[in-house]
Amino acid sequence: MSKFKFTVGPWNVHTGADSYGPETRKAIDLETKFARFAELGFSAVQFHDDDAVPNMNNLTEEEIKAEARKVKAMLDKYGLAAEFVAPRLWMDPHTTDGGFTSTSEKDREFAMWRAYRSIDIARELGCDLIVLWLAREGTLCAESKSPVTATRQLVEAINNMLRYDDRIRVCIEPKPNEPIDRSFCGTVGHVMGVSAATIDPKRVGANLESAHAVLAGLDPANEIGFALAFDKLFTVHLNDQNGIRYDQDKSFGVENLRQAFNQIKVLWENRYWEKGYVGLDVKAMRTTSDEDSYEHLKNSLEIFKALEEKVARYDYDYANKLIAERKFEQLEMYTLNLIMGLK
Ligand code: XUL
Ligand code: MN
Repeated sequence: MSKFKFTVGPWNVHTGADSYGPETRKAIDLETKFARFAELGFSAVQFHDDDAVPNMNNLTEEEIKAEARKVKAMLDKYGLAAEFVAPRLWMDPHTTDGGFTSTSEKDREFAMWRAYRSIDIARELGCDLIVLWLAREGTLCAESKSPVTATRQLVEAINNMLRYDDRIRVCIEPKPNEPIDRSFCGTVGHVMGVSAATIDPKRVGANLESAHAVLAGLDPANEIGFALAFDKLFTVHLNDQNGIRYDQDKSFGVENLRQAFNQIKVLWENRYWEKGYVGLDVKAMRTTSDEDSYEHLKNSLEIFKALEEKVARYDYDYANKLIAERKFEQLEMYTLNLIMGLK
């Protein structure tokens, strides 16, 4: 039995289309996904604003809330909660050059409109968390924006969200690049700086994604630990990534088991299960068939739980003795033996 509760987004079961080729699997409707998520043992669902309310640009504020209430009823039917809502600012023609940091005032206003509507949707879904993946908040042409102005614009956008609703919490999911060339807020360290500059730092934290940390050349477990040290880890997106290349969203643990083990170890040591959900932001391979559309989710859960069982058995007395004697060769071998199933 895992101590943690798991969550997933509808985008994690997808058609396999990428920048270089079309769909390889049939689209699956939201309710079918909810039913399978519940069956697989997930407790909650993560949403983009338009996952919950498609076509929202063309609806009134009241119509958006009414659509969100229908999704809430569907979640209730399967015993699922909603974890967060994230404004999807990167797909829209209004936000080609970013939202909160766009050089166009009209686009910045549109981004705030989507952020406020995301808060409305979150309220209807019964959750208090907004995630900002700042996909295009950066530059394609380095000279096109001032990093000073843009960083202040980002802080002000978050302040506006905090003022709009005094219970909502906002968390930034940092990523150093892709689809943008240079991001303004690329790591958990940046997120802590932005959080501290807002009007209510307690309500502004981080969503650490393993793959994004690897893309920044950083260790995901250390990034998780850094946010935990400030009580600012609001959620996580666990997955895996083969080095510094395009964002892969591989199943958790499939590239680097030791790194995966250490992410669970730091979450475990800090009783993260009392603070937040374990989100799995994983994607199926393009070659995966329709009938295997959920296999990567099953695999990620299975790997997480198997490694959690090893973390639970970690012999801290023995490890601490080795640490005191500075016998790190032995400590490393003990850990690896445990991961390899030899202990
Ligand atoms: C992008 C990414 C997104 C966010 C949600 O790299 O991870 O899926 O997690 O918008
Ligand atoms: Mn993510």
